[in-house]
Amino acid sequence: MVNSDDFVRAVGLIAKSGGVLITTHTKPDGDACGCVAVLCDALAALGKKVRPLMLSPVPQWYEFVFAKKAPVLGEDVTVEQLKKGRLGEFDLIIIVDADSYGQLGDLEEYIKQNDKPVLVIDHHVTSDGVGEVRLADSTAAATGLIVFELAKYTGWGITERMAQALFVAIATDTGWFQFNNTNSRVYNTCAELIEAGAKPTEIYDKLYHNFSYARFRLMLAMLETLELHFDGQFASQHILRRDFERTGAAYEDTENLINECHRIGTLEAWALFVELKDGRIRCSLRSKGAVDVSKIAQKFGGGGHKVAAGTYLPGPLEDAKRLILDEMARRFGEVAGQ
Ligand SMILES: [Mn+2]
Repeated sequence: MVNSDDFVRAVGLIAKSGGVLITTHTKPDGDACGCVAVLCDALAALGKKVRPLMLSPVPQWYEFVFAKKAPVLGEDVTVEQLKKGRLGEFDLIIIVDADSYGQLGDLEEYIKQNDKPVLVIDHHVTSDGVGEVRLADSTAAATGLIVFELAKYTGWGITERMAQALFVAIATDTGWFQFNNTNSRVYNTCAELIEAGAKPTEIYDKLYHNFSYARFRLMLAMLETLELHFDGQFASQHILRRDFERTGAAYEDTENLINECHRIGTLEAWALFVELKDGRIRCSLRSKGAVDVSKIAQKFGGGGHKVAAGTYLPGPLEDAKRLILDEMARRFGEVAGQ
């Protein structure tokens, strides 16, 4: 749990701010989008001038959590324009669901170059100490839980829109209540959110029954590449640049596709390698818990949680796969030796 001194300091920062920039990590997920949307609504209701800023495009299936489309850095506004006040003047920056510069893309430079206070609200284990005030709780299944506790602590009213967005944050970071981070805190909070107007069935349809045909074809292409290793305990799969071209799918369409193979009962860990436009390979890793994949990601400069982590590797694909496979062999060896 977040200690109450940190809540006091966070509320103090918010109270004396007039203009607030609210942002999150690149490749925003449901937790990131939900928390940005909720903080925008809550702080706007307090009379603050609030501006969300996304660091890469929002997947189409999360757009509904925002009251209106949030500007994207590099598409709608550049760092230079941001410095010149294109989005307004800010005296506070809030970063949700991220606490390391490596996750902030081009905003890293902006944050390092100005002296505005930064409030970080996050549940990741890895931290670069980006913010002077941190609401950090690595036991929280989602940053949405911490934002909800902040809302309760400060007495912000939870509107129906905010309840929907927080439900999205928590439901997506728990894999719709399937991951082993799903505990009573998750269910109790979601019960309160339903009381406040969240509609789980409607949200489920918007999130999971909403594939474009291009995205579905991308998933089929990925499934064709599935390979099993270590007696079926580890699965590797990939998506190449030509798969995006062939299917017409976008990079953000890869979200969650990694978990399709989890239906195979023997799996303990699984990986998805995605070839980026610049030739690097984005490697996402998942585990049932016996193998700590954050340690593997950290070894290559990435980060995350024990059961969900990621990193970037140099291409080509075969080299990236070899690095992860070797490391995975070592980890499986350790697990077997325990
Ligand atoms: Mn999260």
